[in-house]
Amino acid sequence: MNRVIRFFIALLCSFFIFTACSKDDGGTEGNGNTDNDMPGTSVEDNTPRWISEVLEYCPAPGQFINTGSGNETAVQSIIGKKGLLSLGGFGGYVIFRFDHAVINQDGYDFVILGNAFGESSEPGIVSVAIDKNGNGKPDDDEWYELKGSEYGKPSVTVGYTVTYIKPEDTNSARNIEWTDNLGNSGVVTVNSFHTQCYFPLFLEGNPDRLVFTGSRLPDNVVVENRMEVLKPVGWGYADNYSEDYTEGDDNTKNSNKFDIANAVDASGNSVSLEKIDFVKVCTALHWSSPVIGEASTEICGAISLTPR
Ligand SMILES: [Ca+2]
Ligand SMILES: [Ca+2]
Ligand SMILES: [Ca+2]
Repeated sequence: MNRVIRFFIALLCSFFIFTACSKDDGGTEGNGNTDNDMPGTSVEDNTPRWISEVLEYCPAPGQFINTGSGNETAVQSIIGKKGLLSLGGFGGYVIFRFDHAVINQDGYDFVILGNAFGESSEPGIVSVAIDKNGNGKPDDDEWYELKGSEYGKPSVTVGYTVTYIKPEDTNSARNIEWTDNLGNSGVVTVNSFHTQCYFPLFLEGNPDRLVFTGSRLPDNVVVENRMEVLKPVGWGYADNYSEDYTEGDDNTKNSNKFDIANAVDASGNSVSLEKIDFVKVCTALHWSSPVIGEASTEICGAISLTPR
């Protein structure tokens, strides 16, 4: 969504949130600063344990890519603190870790901050990995998806592959052509607010095309009052204005909350994990418009809820 529209809508939302919080100054429920409903786990720890390292950042094309919200500087912004990193369109991803294994305790185990609000949910699918072979990195056979509310529904396209083509002109904003494994083709549309190349130009080897495979969530866009609105999608996704989003303290509110107990293997079987070493977030929508641009998951940091 374009930055200007986002800013004004965010401003409006801030006003309403502030108004709502003011009503709760007496300490009644609903202001995000009282006991949360999840048993066992607090999202109100005052000593946040932020991301310690980003192992990989491979965005798909998008309006914030090659800007300060979608480049190496943006990667640094989410280490140890709140920042902003856009993953671009479908398939774009980031892999990060904390300086400790995240324990699967009762209830939530970590949170991922986003920039979602009432009119903008851009859900990303979250996976976790255990470093079984102890080589300090996540290998392909060490990943488990954390199932969200849409997992297993027929509306989700599993094994969806999109190939993006780098445009010849990389000095200005050009529509980015794509094809998928279902025989479709289209473009990631540019809008008037972003004039740089949308195809990532900082990746190792400077590839001419990018191929991503993953699960695609169905489009969540509706038009309300002549505005394109990206509606919230259940629970269990990053950058999604779900019911848990505003829970938490100054650090953990405006985040989606995740429970390692939702891990599933590639066959969809539940897996019992005592702890995890790596987290991956991947844009799960494949949609763009010339008005608000592509749907792209953003993450603004992550906090482990493992007690010190
Ligand atoms: Ca848990
Ligand atoms: Ca490993
Ligand atoms: Ca977003």
